[in-house]
Amino acid sequence: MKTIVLIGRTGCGKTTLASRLAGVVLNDKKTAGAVRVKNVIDTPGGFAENRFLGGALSVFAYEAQVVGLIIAADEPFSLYPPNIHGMLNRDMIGIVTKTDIPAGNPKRAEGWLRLAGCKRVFHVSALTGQGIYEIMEYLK
Ligand SMILES: Nc1nc2c(ncn2[C@@H]2O[C@H](COP(=O)(O)OP(=O)(O)OP(=O)(O)O)[C@@H](O)[C@H]2O)c(=O)[nH]1
Ligand SMILES: [Mg+2]
Repeated sequence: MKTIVLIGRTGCGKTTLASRLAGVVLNDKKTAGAVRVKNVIDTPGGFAENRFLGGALSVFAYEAQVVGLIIAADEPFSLYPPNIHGMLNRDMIGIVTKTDIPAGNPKRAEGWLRLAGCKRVFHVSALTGQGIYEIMEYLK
């Protein structure tokens, strides 16, 4: 399996997704530091939200073959500038989380991820299990 690093703002569902992908129940309280479980590197949302901490994400991206940029379906705006894939020399995929939330807008989230440069975008729900298998297949 390829190693994936999960990046996204606080509460977007990184740790919940990491638990599903790795098949290990992780503490779903606020993540305080980057944690590797099997082939998944979970990062704190603060790394993506704070430009002084953002550099840490580059370090963990070096440890992974795939960078997973996450936007939850109910997020009101995107953190990612357009075409950031140019900063990376590895695969970058988009992941829309929380697709089960009725008030969410997964299509809008996908649009923001494509604008950031994600060629493939997966839609997942930790509640229903939608999309988890597809990401695991992609990482094979
Ligand atoms: N409805 C719904 N809730 C979800 C889903 N995934 C995660 N959550 C909930 O969202 C909240 C935050 O999830 P986390 O996985 O801890 O989020 P995180 O991105 O790791 O947050 P930080 O560690 O603080 O950066 C928790 O209450 C989860 O139960 C989902 O697919 N659907
Ligand atoms: Mg977390």
